[in-house]
Amino acid sequence: MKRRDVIRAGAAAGLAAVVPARGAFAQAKVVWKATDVHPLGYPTVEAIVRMGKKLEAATNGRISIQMFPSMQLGGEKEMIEQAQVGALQIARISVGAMGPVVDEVNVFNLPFVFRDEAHMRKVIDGPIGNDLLERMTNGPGSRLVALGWMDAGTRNVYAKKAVTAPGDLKGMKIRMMGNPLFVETMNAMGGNGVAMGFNELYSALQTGVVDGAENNPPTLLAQNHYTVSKVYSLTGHLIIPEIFVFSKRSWEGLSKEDQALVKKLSREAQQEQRQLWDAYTVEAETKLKAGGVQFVNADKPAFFKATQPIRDKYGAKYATLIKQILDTK
Ligand code: GTR
Repeated sequence: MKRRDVIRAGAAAGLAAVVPARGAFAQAKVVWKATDVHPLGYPTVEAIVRMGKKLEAATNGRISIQMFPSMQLGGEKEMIEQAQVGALQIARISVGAMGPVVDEVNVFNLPFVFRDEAHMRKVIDGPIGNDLLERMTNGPGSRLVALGWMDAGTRNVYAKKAVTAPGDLKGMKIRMMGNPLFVETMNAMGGNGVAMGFNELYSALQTGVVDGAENNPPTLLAQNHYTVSKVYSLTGHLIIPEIFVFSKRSWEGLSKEDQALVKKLSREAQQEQRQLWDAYTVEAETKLKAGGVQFVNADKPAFFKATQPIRDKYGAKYATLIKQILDTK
């Protein structure tokens, strides 16, 4: 068998975690596949790339991480599925995409559940954050090991025109992440929510299949959506953290020492990403403005009020958890 065929056969057998590398001690080396929807240099991607370098140094080159950025392995739904079967090892995804997998994390996907980004950070850094990582790891059907959180700022609506109050969204098709909760949130905000994979969004904006979308400033810049949608209205309806996960199937094949090393480096990656995030957010806002994007204030209390039915509907079964979040000062 040629090397390529060996890899293919391994992947087919669900053994893709261990990709033989070239060299005298080839059989001992492994290359883990990591993936992200964002390009190289984006804070989430950079944090995992740095983690890979540390891992390689700590294991004398025995383990390394190969990053597949920019949706090379598909959208987030596909990433989760590939991680679940062990076809890739590390996926960095939004909690938005995890909602359909582990229902409880949908609490973080509720509109206006966090007062601001500082509040969200307190929550993920504390016992609630730890508990949810644990549930994402041990919850039925998860088949993932949740390694840590990452920041993703605040999501605001962008389109060709300003959206300052719910009435402005009337008749507008706004792309939302693939989770019914988000579509209903947009409908409650006054627009028509359209569930769509992130990988389809740029062309959908370009061709007018949707009139707009919603996301944080770094995404608006890094995905070039700002070249089509020039008005960024500060609706602030969602503050959703991201997570990075490891394939449980691959994880179970690791030694206890390697697992401990990955956990340690994950904690460092989480901290590092936050610094990268803050710096990149400032840079993104400056570049967006320089690129002709207009930042517009919106009537947040009106959007808060309009989305109350969503918090009522989806939050009812997690009332205790929501209270703990609100009580986090
Ligand atoms: C971004 C996030 C991505 C993806 C995207 C989306 O903020 O970093 O992981 O979830 O939003 O809207 O699909």
